[in-house]
Amino acid sequence: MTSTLRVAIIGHAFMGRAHAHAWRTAPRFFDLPARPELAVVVGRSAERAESAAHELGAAEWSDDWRAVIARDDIDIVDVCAPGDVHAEVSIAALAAGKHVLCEKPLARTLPEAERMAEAARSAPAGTRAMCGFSYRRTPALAYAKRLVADGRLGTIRHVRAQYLQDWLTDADAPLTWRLDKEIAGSGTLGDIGAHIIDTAQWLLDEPLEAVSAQLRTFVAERPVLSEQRGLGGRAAADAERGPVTVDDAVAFTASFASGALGVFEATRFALGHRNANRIEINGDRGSIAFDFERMNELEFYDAADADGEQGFRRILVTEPTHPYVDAWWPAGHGLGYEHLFTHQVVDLVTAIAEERDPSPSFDEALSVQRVLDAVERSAAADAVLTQVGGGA
Ligand code: 4PW
Repeated sequence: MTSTLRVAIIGHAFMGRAHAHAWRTAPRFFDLPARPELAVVVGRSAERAESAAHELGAAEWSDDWRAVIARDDIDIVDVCAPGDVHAEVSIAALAAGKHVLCEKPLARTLPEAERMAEAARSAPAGTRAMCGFSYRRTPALAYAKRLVADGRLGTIRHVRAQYLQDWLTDADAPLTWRLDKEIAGSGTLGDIGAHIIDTAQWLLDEPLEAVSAQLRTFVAERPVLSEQRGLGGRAAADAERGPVTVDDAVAFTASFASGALGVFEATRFALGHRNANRIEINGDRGSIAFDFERMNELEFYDAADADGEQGFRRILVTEPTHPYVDAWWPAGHGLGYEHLFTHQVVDLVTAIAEERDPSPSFDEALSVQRVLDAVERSAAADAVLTQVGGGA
């Protein structure tokens, strides 16, 4: 008989909703070795957690995560709350022998991430920990991973990765928790820069070795938030302004041990780009290019194509042979953002049932955190910037 894995979700805003949908959908579309069941929604206020539980399809709710973690009938703790609770909840849950899925970036700082990775290593035998770098589960990127692993790109020379959003372009967009260093750890760097770092390291199957970075905060003060909505929210017309304590944008060059050269950029000020999570990789046998705003497509250039027929081809990654796609719709019908989280649940539940560590493990997430830390250190050391001479 298939065993059941009962899940407690900590947090019920944007990510909590995406994860709740995934926990409920995965067993309906995929043939899983164990059946996840969304059991409890946990929030800071019991009243809001109750209404979230009704809306998201959980039978129970709570405002006490410690009590939920102590329960024998909870198998997985899914940490979807902001960064300031990741470490405390994950470490306690792992010590209690619960499997943990924790949203990205793993932690606010490198020492915090190190403690979390250590907690995962020293958890009771068979306890699994995974970090929610969900974009890995985009079928087009998972297919790109296959192409790289099969050597279709040959020796990799360049990685060009960008994550472009524009929801902070308006200087009057309100202060949300994502702009508070105490809660988020860093700004654009950790929130979306972490995704492209993870994608690049995962696709190449090697960590970044060195970086040279710049960080910018374009708008130093913003109106205090009155109501959070999605990424942003609303502020009263006469709202006071408070300090933005994180970066708005980051740009860095990087090198991989193999000698590949990386250029990374992440911003929330790229007007016109709502969620352009992009990567291009050039090898000596082929190239791939991907943009999440066209998430069902992958561009592939194969240098083995006949003379006169060479060029990037657009692969519609919706065939049953493509990763994850077989469980969904007929070819050509396409998937969306929420499917990444469903695939994440599929991969985690499968790893737990097969008694192996899921990927990205906390150790893999720690390697992303090391890059975030190096980027911050590099940006703080002005020496990395060589002044351009000359001028009138
Ligand atoms: O993880 C990322 C977020 O924190 C997301 O995928 C997009 O950018 C949407 O919200 C932020």
